[in-house]
Amino acid sequence: TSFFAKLEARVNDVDSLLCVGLDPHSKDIGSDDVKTPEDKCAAAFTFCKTIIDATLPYAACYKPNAAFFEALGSQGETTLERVLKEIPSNVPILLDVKRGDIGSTATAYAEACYEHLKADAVTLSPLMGWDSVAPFVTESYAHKGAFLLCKTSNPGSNDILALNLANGEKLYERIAKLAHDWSTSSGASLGLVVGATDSVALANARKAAGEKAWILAPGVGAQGGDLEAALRAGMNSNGTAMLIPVSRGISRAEDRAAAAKELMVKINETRKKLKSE
Ligand code: OMP
Repeated sequence: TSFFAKLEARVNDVDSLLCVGLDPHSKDIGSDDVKTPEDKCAAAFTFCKTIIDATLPYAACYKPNAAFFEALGSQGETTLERVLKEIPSNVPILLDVKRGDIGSTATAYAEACYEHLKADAVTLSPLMGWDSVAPFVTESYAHKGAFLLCKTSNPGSNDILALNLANGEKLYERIAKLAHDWSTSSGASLGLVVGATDSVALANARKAAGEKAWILAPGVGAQGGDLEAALRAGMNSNGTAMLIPVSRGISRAEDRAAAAKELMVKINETRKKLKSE
């Protein structure tokens, strides 16, 4: 099965568009108090495991960000591998690595993500073009998926991604169209990352990428994105094809299960409301 078939099956199973982030920030794992790398890794594992246990009924998928594991040093990779083994096989794993490099190097990155870490999909920067993306989503990895950074959630996303091209379209719109064209020509499973902090960009990216494209929209919670406005702008006409990733908004809640459930319910209520409008 392709990545999007696996994702859609899980989305339907749990009736959820919530993607739970696994981001063990140093602050979360008490690294001021814990001394040894072993202690830090043990704390990061426990942090992630307790999030998975609390949120499994509400999670369409999980998104660990590799940065927080790399920050743990040589045992960080092993810790991430152990965390990913805690996720049941029917729940997709979207590994947030934001890679982008020449084809031969991209092939090695793809091996790292899929052979060792067993990710189902990754995040990529598409700015180096199709040959930097293809190794993650074609040939032996044709069943895997990738979300291309299109209009990111951070303030600096306006510095480059929102620039106007000579033909008047925005760079992020061009990326959204390319994702559509590359998927069509290669059969690859490509989605887009468009921040929930910019609903105008979400609407434009949806228009450019078409109805089928899945959009990952980070920025709800700690970054202040408006969940309802983002869903209105970014979902397709069937009220789906959008994943809402939340990391700190769940991991730092007093009751993580309740926070995840509340997000899932709010997303579904908005989907219903939009359908009936
Ligand atoms: P919270 O703000 O804590 O929910 O975390 C957001 C997560 O989404 C982090 O892991 C970010 O690296 C990631 N992210 C963004 O915040 N903005 C983007 O534009 C893209 C991503 C991403 O690719 O997931």
